[in-house]
Amino acid sequence: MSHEQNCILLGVPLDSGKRRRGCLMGPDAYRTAGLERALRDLGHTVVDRGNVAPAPYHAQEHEKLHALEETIAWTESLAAAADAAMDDGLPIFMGGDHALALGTVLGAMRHADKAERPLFVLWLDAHTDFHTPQTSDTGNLHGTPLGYVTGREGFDGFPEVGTPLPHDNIAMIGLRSVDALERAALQETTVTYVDMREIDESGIAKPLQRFLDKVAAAGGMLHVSLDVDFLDPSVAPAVGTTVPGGATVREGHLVMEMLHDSGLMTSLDLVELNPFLDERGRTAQLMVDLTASAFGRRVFDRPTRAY
Ligand code: 4U7
Ligand code: MN
Ligand code: MN
Ligand code: MN
Repeated sequence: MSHEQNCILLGVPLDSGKRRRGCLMGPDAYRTAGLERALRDLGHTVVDRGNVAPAPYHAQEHEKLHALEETIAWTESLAAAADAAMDDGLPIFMGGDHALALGTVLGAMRHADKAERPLFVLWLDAHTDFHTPQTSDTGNLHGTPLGYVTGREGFDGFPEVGTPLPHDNIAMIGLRSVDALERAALQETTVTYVDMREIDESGIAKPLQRFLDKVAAAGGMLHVSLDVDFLDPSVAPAVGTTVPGGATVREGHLVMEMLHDSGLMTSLDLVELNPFLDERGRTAQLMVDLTASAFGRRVFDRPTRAY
């Protein structure tokens, strides 16, 4: 087994990033699908630290924004949990919707800052999640984490970001649903964004490898955020925001296998799984299998030598 990891499972039953309920059941679906066992079978040490809870909060009604105070409360507790868990190993956040990344990326930023290493973020998603609370049409905060951590304006009441995550340190792969205001803002930045057309034409490996080489050259830490809707809904139906034309099962595995080979990943979000929408657990199982690939599961130990 190449590089054994100290995996720390943290359940995040956060369901406040959007109106449709169900992601709160995500952590238990991952447990039921055998995430801990799959990682242990690959030779890693695994501890399930149970579920994280939000800091205390007082819910208020807002015209547009959904569950603002609750999401801020989760951001505070998750940033602390992520920072602390990274002292002990590689945290895997079993979500929960993508609003959890407001906290997990912030925590990874704090940790990397103290370690004096740059943090990089790989965002595997149909969406760019680059909104601010003001640019969002839906008012759903699961569409905002990358806006927040890059220091966009308008996150009043959220923890201070401090030094924003540099645009150069972000790659988004799998894109096929980008709102006009996100696109306009993003095109002003140096964020690497790879849409499905580029993946169709050139494959998913090249842009990913380019990004991983950049992370390695910088001696960086790498936070990976895997949104279920990165995958095509025909293979991963258990998500509220289905967008047709997503990554195939093999494209998903290839990304995860390359992440394993790189040895660069230092934290991982598994987000947006809504078990209420699943079909006999197949999406939860696929997410577990993809995670296993990221931790070294492979068909053969070495490549074929000759044909
Ligand atoms: B996810 C959306 F309008 N952009 O802001 C929005 F299309 O975490 C979707 O990637 C956000 O699933 C999707 O509500 C958030 C919408
Ligand atoms: Mn830390
Ligand atoms: Mn997302
Ligand atoms: Mn998404």
